[in-house]
Amino acid sequence: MPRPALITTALISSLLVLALSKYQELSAFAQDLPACVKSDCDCDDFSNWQEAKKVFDAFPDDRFGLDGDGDGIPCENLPSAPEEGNSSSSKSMSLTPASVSSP
Ligand SMILES: [Ca+2]
Repeated sequence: MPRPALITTALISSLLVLALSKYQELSAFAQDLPACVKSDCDCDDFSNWQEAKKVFDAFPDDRFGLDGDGDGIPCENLPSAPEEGNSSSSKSMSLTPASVSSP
């Protein structure tokens, strides 16, 4: 039967490994992304749209709420944001009130 001290040591070392891998994951993010990802990013934190897109792609859950209208394009008001294409305008055209069924 193992001594409690051994169990504690094993537990601590496995926790350390977990913490270390999490830290490496985070520092990998930090290398390439703006500093605001460590706290909270707003569209105002980015100097251009590419930067916003990079953060948006890195966090698919959109934890910073960069894409408020949910069309998959973050921070449309930033410089060099993509123009709304033909596809998005035709999509909104097809969304007629008749297609929404209510009980
Ligand atoms: Ca959007």
